[in-house]
Amino acid sequence: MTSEPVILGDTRAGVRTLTLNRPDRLNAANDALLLALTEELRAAEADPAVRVVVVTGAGRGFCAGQDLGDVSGRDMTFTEHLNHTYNPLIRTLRGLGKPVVTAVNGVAAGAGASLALSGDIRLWAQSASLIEVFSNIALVPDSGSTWFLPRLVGYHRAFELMALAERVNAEEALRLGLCERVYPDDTFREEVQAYAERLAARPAHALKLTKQALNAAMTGTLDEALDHEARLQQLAGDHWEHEEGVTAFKARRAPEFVREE
Ligand code: LHQ
Repeated sequence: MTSEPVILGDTRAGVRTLTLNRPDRLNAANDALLLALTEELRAAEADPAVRVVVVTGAGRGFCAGQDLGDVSGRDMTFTEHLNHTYNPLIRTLRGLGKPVVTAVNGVAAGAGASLALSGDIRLWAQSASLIEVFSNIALVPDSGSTWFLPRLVGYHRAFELMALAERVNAEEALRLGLCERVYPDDTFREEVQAYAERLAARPAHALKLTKQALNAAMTGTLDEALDHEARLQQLAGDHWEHEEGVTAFKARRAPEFVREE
């Protein structure tokens, strides 16, 4: 008997969609899922046909965090477990040279909330929600939540969300800046694909450098950011995408950034 893959992959129009596929458990994560997702992200990075990656969940949940019934990882300490599974995943995702969209179709809890927040673009379905659920089981937020959340909502709101483990709905998530867009449930997957295709038509090399600049600027000084921008601007300006953008502007036509290289 063959079991269902824990990650489903599908590429359409330059968009690689990776779907967490343990819907009976709201896509709670076991080691197999975390390692497979990390591998899939690395493969997407290497595949020239992929310009944008979407991470989403099958069924009614996005990801309920660590599968509390799964025994994988129990032979490791918590620290070893995080360093073996969750941390490489979040590092790979944030470091990817292509835009990553987290398409939050349903509840995102615990490490699943961290995953939801980790995308470059976060698109939510109307019925999606986020819970920093860790304190319910007397754990510390992990997988990047302590880094992402205070940068989005400030220290105090982040602490409150973590301490009380209150559920944030889509309307509040939009207000708090936890997502960029909210779409109706019944058209969510089509809207995500359409949005991702818009991103895929943008200049891939310039966006890769933009991600680098923004990620460095999140932890650096203004002086460092100015120096970094100046270095990266040279790389962008020397690329054919820049020439195409300027030529298209002058010719009053849309730029064509998708090209066989
Ligand atoms: C689940 C889970 C789940 C297993 C729902 N596991 N089955 C931790 C430890 C070690 C190292 C690394 O890092 C971490 C990080 C973490 O992520 S800690 C946080 C772990 N996650 C949680 O504590 C969340 C537990 N789940 C919930 O609080 C609720 O299920 C939420 C709020 C996510 C959703 O609530 P509902 O919409 O009411 O759904 P439900 O509770 O009825 O769940 C549906 C099914 O999914 C149910 O199974 P059943 O057989 O009864 O239908 C749940 O048992 C199962 N499920 N989360 N994490």
